[in-house]
Parts: sequence; structure tokens; C-alpha cells
Amino acid sequence: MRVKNLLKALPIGIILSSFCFAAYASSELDAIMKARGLSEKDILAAAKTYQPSGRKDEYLVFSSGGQSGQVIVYGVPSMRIYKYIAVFTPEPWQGYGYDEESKKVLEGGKINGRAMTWGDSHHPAFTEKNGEYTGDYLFINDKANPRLAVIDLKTFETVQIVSNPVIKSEHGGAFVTPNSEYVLEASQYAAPLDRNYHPLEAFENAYRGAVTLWKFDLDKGRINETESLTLELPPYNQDLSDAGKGVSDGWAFINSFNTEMYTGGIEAGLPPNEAGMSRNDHDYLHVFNWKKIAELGKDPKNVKVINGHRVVPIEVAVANDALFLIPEPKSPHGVDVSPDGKYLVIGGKLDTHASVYDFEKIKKLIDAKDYAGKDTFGIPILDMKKSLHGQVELGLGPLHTAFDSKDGVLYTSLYVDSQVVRWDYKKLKVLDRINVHYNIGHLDSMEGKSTKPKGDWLLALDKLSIDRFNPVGPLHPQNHQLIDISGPKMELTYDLPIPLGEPHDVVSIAADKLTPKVTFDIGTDSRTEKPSPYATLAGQERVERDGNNVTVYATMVRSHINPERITVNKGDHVKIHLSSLERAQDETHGFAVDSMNVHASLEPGKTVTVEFDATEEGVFPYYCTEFCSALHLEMMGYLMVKDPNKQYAAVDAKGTKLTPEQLQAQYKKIVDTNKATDAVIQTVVKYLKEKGYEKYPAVNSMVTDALDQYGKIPEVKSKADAAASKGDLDQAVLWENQVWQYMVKTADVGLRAKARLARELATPMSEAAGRGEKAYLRGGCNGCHVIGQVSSGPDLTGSLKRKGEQWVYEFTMDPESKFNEPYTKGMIHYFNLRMPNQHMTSEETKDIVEYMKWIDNNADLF
Ligand code: RUQ
Ligand code: CUA
Repeated sequence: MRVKNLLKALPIGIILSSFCFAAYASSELDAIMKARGLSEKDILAAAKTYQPSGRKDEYLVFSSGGQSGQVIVYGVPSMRIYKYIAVFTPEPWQGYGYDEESKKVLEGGKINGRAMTWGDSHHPAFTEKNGEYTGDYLFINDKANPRLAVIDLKTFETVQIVSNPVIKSEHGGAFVTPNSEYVLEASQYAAPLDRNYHPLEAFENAYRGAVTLWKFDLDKGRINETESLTLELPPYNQDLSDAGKGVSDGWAFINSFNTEMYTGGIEAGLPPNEAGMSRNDHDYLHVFNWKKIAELGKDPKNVKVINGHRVVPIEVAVANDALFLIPEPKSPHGVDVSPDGKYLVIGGKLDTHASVYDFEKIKKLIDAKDYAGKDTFGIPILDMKKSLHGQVELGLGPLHTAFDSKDGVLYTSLYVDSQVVRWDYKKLKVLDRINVHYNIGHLDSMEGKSTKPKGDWLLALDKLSIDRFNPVGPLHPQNHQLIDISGPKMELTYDLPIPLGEPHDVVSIAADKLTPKVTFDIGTDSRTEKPSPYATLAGQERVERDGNNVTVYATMVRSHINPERITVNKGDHVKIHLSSLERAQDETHGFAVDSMNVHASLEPGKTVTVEFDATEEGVFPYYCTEFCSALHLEMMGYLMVKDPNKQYAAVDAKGTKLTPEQLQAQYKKIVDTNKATDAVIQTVVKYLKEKGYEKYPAVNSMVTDALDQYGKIPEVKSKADAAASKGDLDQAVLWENQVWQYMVKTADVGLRAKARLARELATPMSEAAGRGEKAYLRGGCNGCHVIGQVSSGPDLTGSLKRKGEQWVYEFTMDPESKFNEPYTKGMIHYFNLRMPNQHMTSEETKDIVEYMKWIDNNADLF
């Protein structure tokens, strides 16, 4: 049973006395509630959303980052932000726009040759199979500069940006067809598709709306631009769209808000757009058959080629019964297709109603060619009443809709009223409403735009956050609110300030549908997801010169960059291909060169390139920008830029010299240290081998990494020995030091592997022992006690045998009562510490005793 449901099933008194309070004396919780002014409702909300350290979320949410041009990833129910994925905007941490591989992705988004360094990202969408989310790829559109991006969810990296060849502004993307055949992108503000100048007086003749059907190649994970095409639409300012599913699969729907075709003119004394564009009582819902449009587009007779791109004209769509209009209340906003595809719910925006259209009724009218008329462009209009299932008065400013798992239940956002309304679109009645803070735009239930929405959580994306958070200046964060929708009343549980862009919309997915990589295969170009032609392995590092072009093949591994000195001439063009030789998870390096405005992120296995012109003479340190290891600061080198036309005076190397005796002592010391360190490594290796580490993949990969490091020692050691035998102790000390570096790295990963293996091999913990371990950690007992080792407190292994269960129980409950016993006195003297009273409950203490039994049973492992 999920915790949330459990909480729901119990009366609050019982929960507070037995459930939440288990860990703390109830008086302590009472005191905190009083001191912080928390109500029982607050405590429940916290219990529903709080994730203890190490616990993972059930859902991942992908939010558009608005004008930041990024995607924000956070978890539900904890609302913890996990990542900003760089999409349309350069982002230095990920090297995005600062390394050559990612610049190529951004280049796909150039418009008329101009680089776009930002985007107004709007609507994210997952790939789908039979209308269910697959979690393979995410798409997001850029409203400002009509483009579409593909993010691979194996890497959480943007791998493609395509730029729309015909439309100038868009809003109705990204919407994915139920088997990811196409990603739809509909225009917003009408403009000439040929991108030429046409006076506004020619609006009706020369300006057009359009919807682009981007063909997605699921195997390649890329949009195929040549197989993509566009359907021409009237200049009605199309708004949001949605693809049909189930019974409406093959069709798609787009709202509009300027069927008046008004073009403003405040400066000429004319009424503004806002008046002119909302003059009529009705606008048009566009209904089109994307499958038929895609078919039609294959025949050159059916298309106009504009800017090298196929466009199916309105007449062709109409002649083939693929495009229709239905009146809808004026200036609506969202159109959302129900999970079964039977109903379309349209938010009125300027109308207090939501309108529910019945697709089966629409289809009947289409099949019978039962038209109510035609618009100026010859598109058949279907009768509104005959298409409607019904309308419901919801409140002021209905915008978007999200669906529940329960049949007929859905949620609509009210922008002006700042509310979420739960209602039934089949029975057409309102069920519940809740206030949000404030001015909500989109909302989303978990997997809410799929055929299988979940009924547990709802996110409200509030545009305003006045009075919700600490003020941080006139530009306020926005507010994503988490609402528990599992019960009969909606409950607000969490406010997440979003500190980036206007995050328009989110999509969410069960976390277990995602299987991201943790490392790359060695030598991978993460943006093409193929082996990089510049991959460099250990021993292949080199600098090549061709005229004024200098190409460096470099590697990075804890904790050095090879090469550590690069010398070029002023005026050279320098390309540095960097390869991470790391295989261990989370061992990321970064790369920056002083004042060259380049930065790369090197996750394990990645190959990436930075490029710059060495225009000034000078010395330019380069270094690793991630705190990757204890020797991270030492992970650096020098780029030396010389003027080839200058003579530089020779210099005498200075520096204090050690006496031969000092040098001899230093050499002996490092050799001894290495012997001692190696002995430790050998005990760990013995342990790992004896226990058969190969059988445990997680341990195996750590051991492989550790042995990799260890395997580098013989070569370095022989250099040390060669130097020593030549009498060059200075070099010998340096090489021995490098031996030690490799040993430290080996031991670091080796010890982690050992701890992990011990855990794999240990007998399974009883439930009580598991609770005991948690209590032990929560109480901070591990601050003084290390299992299997004497630390700042005694090793607990065997203490049950030494002192008996009852004694350990009593001592944990009340340490002071035993401070006068000779045994305890001795311990206090030895460790110079008294065991503090952690105020464990009797239950917790019993559990800890069970945990200690488990430790004793597995004593040989620690
Ligand atoms: S739209 S707030 Cu830009 Cu998705 Cu309705
Ligand atoms: Cu590599 Cu810091």
C-alpha cells in the first residue's frame, strides 16, 4: 500500500500518535509544530511528499523552461529539481554551445544563417506507443523562432534541433501522434509562408497559418526533415493543438483566435489587436486528417514546394476531405483529447464554459458531408451544435485540461479565477474546485496526456507567485503546485518555486519507464551517439600541426590531463579533442582554457572537442573544472602561446635543490609508503577475489575501474626504478609519487567495491533489523561507530556477545546509568568520549539490537 493511501485510510489522531511519531517522541513533534506554526494538514502534506535521503521519486516531470530555452526535470512527489537540460540556449556546465559537438546541434536551429542563442520553449512531449508514453525521447518546441528539438532520454541530452522552413511563429507544438509517427508543430501568428515581404493589407491573400508534420524516425531517434511536410491553413492565428488517439487516431485538432483576420494599428488610431481579434463570438476549431495529408504529400502534384519544403495547399486538403472547421466560443485556448480519443475539451479563455466536442458526431458529419457552410478559403464548416457533446460553466478563464484515471473525470485550469476545477466531461457536471496561487496556465496529471493517465497527483503551473515565497526582486519565480487528487477532495501539498523562464507546460512519466545510461562507451560523441572519430585512448595522446592548424588529441582521467604542456604560435587555430578514459559512474571532468571562452563537460567515456584561435601571445593555464578527486586541483596544464617572430631570452631554471641526503630520505619515504599502501590494496584484492566479486555487476564494474588504475603502476614503477638506478633520485621520487597516486585511486574505488560486496553477500536483513539500521543511521550512531573497525567509538561487532542483549538495550536507552561500571569507564577513558543519549524509543532500541545481531552474523564480511 502506498504511504499516501495508508495515510488517507487512518484517522489523523492515530497517524500522529503511531505513524509519524514513531521516530520521535510525540512531544517533540508537538513542540516543533507549535514552534513553526504547522497544522496537522501541513504535517500530512509533508508526510505525503517528503523523500528521506536516498529515496527516489515515483514520477519524473519534464517542464519547459520558457525563455531560458531549456527543459527542467523534477520529481514527484518530492518536487526536487534534478536537472536543467540545455536545449535552445547555450549552457556552460554541460558544455552546450561551448564545445564543437553541441555547437553542431545548435547549428541545426539557425534561421536564415543566423545563430539563435535562446528559445521560448513551450510544450514538451514524449514519444508514444499506442498512445502511451515510452520515455525514449522528448520533444520541445520554440515559439519565438519556430524550431523543434529532440532530447534523447538515454542521455538527457539534446541531439537535434530542426528549424521550420515556412512558419514564422508557432505555439501548437510539440504534439506527438500515438505511435510517434509525426510531431505536430502549428503556427501562431500568421505570416507569408514564402518569408518575403507582403503588405499587411494583403493579409487574407498572402499571409497563412500552417501546421508542420515533422516525420520522426524512431530507430534513428532523429527527425527526418526531407520526409516532413506542412499543411497550409488560413491566417486565423492558430493556437494549441492535440493529436487524436483511439477512435480519433489519424486526426488532429487546432484552435484559433483571430478568424477576424484583424491586424491592429494602434499607431494609426485604430483599435488594438486585443479588441479586433476578439470581435466575433466564434473562432474555428481546425480538424484535419494528418494521415491523409501525409499520404497526399507523397504525390508532387499535391504539393507546393516553398523554401525547399513540401506544403499541401488548403484546396488540396479540402478536395480530399482532410480539413474541416467547427465554430468554437471566441478566443479559446487549450484543446485536449480525452484518453479514449472520443472527446475534445476546449477551454473557453474568454468564455466561462468548457466545450466538449464528440468526435464520433464530428466523424458522422464528415462522412455524410453534412456541412453548415464554407469559410472564405473554401473549407467546409461543421455545425457547432451537431458536433458538441455539451458545455459546462466552469468559471473565469478556463485554459487547459488534464485527465484523471477515473472515467469521465478531468481537471481544468481557470486562469482568472486562479482555480483548478474537477469535473465530469461525460455527465457535464462540476465535482470539486481548489484555489491555486495564482493565475494558473497549464496543469498536468501524471502521464496525463497519454491514453493511461494516473489519478494520484496533479501539477498546477501558476504564472504568478505573489506572497508565496521570500521576495527576490521584481522578477518573481513562478510556482508549480502539487495537488493530491487521489481522494474525494483535492488537497494542495507543495509549492515549488521555478527560478527559470516562464515554464509553460509539463509532461510527466513513471520513473521506471526511463532507463538512462550512467556512463558512455569510451570514445562516444554524445550528440551523435556514435563513436567519435577523435576518440583518443591512453598512449595515443599527441599534438599534430598542419600549417597554422594545431590539433591536440588529449585524454583526461583522475587526476591528470595528458598532455600537460601545449605550445603553439600566436595566430594558430587550436583544436583540442578531449577523451575521458573514466569508466566509473559519476567521475566527470570539465575542461576550460584561460580566456578562450571554451568549456567542455566530460562524463565518463565521452569525447568532446573545443576550438579557438590563439590570437594573443601569453601563458594560458587550462584545468579540470569538476572537483573530480582529491588531486583535482592538480589536474591542469599550460597552453603556451609564443610569437614566432620574437626571440625569447634563455632562462636559468631556479629552485631550491635538496641535498643528496635529503633526496635519499625523500626517496626512501615514498618507496616505504608505496609498499605499505600496496599491502592494504592486496588485502582488499584478496577479500574481493575470495568472495567472488565478478558475480556482482555493480561490484565488478568498480573493481574493473580499480584494477585499471592499478594496471598503470608497473610502467610508472619501472620508470622510477630506471631513474633510481641511473642515480637520478629527483625523477625517481616524482615517478614513485605517481605510483602512489595510482595506488590511492585504486584503494579509493577498491574500498567502495568492498563495502558494496559486503552488502551483497550479507544474509538478508529481517524487517526489524532493517528498521534498526535506519534508526541507527537516523540517530547518527555511524558518526562514532564504524562496523568492523575501531573508530572514534568502539567497533560494535561482537558487543552483543561481550555484554549481552539486555545490557546493550539498557545502555542504548540510558547510557548514563552505566557510566560508573568499570567496563564503560574504561571505554570512556580510551575514547575520551561518552556515548550520548539518542532518545531512541524502546521499539527502535529493540530494532537496533536486531540490527546488531545481523552485524554479528555477518562479522566476517566487515
Ligand atoms: S499555452 S498557458 Cu503557451 Cu501552452 Cu496555455
Ligand atoms: Cu578532473 Cu577535476
